[in-house]
Amino acid sequence: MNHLTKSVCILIVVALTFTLSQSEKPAVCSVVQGLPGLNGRDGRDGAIGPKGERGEPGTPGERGTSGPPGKVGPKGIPGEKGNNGVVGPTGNKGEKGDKGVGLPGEKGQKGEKGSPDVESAKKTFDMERRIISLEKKMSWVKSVMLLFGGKEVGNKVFVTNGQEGNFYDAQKMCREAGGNLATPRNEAENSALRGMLSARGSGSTFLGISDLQVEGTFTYLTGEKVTFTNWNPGEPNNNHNIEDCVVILSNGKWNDVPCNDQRHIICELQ
Ligand SMILES: [Ca+2]
Ligand SMILES: [Ca+2]
Repeated sequence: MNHLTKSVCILIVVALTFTLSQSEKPAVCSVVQGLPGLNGRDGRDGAIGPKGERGEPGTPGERGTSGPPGKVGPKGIPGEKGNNGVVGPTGNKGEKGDKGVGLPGEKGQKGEKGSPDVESAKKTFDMERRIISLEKKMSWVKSVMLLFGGKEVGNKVFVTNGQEGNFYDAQKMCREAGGNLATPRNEAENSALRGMLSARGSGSTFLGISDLQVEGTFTYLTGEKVTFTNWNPGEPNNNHNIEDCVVILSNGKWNDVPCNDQRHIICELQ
């Protein structure tokens, strides 16, 4: 008899005993062989086993692609003011403006004594430097002229290129050279011209003097009446009534001659 059968029988006996005690009649418990019971339920899960050992770290995965750009951050705090920049180059001079029209203002108060104008001082310095440069060049040019037969007297230099021409040719050539026809205004200048002609042996040169405007009245090319003369005896004689220009001879004396004569050309520079 299996365990379940025994339990059922015990329950039956207990029930009968209770019944008999109520009826006071004897009870009989007969044991009947039953059919085999059904299979019991599966047992409960076992207890959780011990924690296993930690495995080896896996290999790192490949680097993913870059994500989209983030949102623009908030505006930063303004930085400190920077130092002044280097002064830029001077701009081009602007065009001259139209002349304005306005009423004269009241006379202002007398100002205080000003400090030297730096810009003005710079211009003056530049000008002085240019003047010094020009003086050096002039000195060099003068040296060359004197080397080639020129004569310096006072603030003048008499020069010649050895060419000949009439009064008008000579006047044009000297002006183109930045000077004038030789015009002695004192004995020293007259002597210098005489020395140049003597060095050539003979000849004469036109002076910047004529009576082309008024016969008998000799003037400089500027129109001023002559203040110094050194006429040869008997001159000026306006020979044949055609002598309106003046030459200086190799002896230093002057003679009036036709303006179309061909003479040496000597110019003066100053
Ligand atoms: Ca004359
Ligand atoms: Ca004459």
